[in-house]
Amino acid sequence: MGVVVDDFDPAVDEDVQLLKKTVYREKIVVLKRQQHDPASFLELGRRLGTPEAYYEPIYHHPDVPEVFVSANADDDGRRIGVPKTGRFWHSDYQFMARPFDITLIYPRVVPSTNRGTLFIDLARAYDLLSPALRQAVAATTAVHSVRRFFKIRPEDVYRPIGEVLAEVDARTPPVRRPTVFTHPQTGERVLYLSEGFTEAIEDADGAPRPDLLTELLTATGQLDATFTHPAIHLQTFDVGDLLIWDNRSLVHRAVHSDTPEPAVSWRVTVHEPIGG
Ligand code: 7UC
Ligand code: FE
Repeated sequence: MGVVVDDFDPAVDEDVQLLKKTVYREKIVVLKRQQHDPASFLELGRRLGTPEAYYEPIYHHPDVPEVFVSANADDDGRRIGVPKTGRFWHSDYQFMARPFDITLIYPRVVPSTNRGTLFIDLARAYDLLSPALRQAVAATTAVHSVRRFFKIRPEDVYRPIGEVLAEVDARTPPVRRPTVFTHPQTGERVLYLSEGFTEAIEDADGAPRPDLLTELLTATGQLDATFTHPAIHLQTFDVGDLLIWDNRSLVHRAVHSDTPEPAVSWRVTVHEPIGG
């Protein structure tokens, strides 16, 4: 899975059009030797879709709020972004009414070990389901929420945890959508669930099916604590690489170093036009 592009030029329109097609065909594209500041990185995102700033401002880049910053290091004593984001299987904004279509990641500081992001293709996972599981999942609904991974903000210190959770539930109530959907760009059937954000699967009568959720997460490789399941792809990167992926057919999981080495990456997430 994935393709590496050596000579992408963001100033060339044909390159950008080809890039968009390639993202949906190959699912992951790595652009080598990219040079961007936050504004030009956002501009590249704008040419692939409509960027949306993350709903929680603590992640925003101070100059360009649409740029989401994952950083474990302080910048001259100033805290920018949030450490250790996305260290669980998920799809970006899966817990929102409109998940992002495309994610762009531009690593700025890469540690010497544990570099990369893990991916699983959920269209492939659907194809590989046994006929029995495919039938079992057909009329079900998946319930997604950020509840387990909402990050405590600096201003939440000393707040009662119940109050914080009630606020999370009110602002980002659980989202229900069919467990399997047809990808609007590729036409593939996708088993859209993740270990991090999918709280439940419900059958046609609304009854929870925890057994089925566990079975599906196991089948797709998302419960493999060794990360050796054949469906798991490790995408490595260096500074200068810019990663772009199809966020509606892949789940991903950040790899974070347990060493104190600094790690910083910028992210832009975009929507396709509604109905597109
Ligand atoms: O801090 C994080 O891991 C962010 C996560 C809860 N959401 C990323 C997203 O875009 O869905
Ligand atoms: Fe993510």
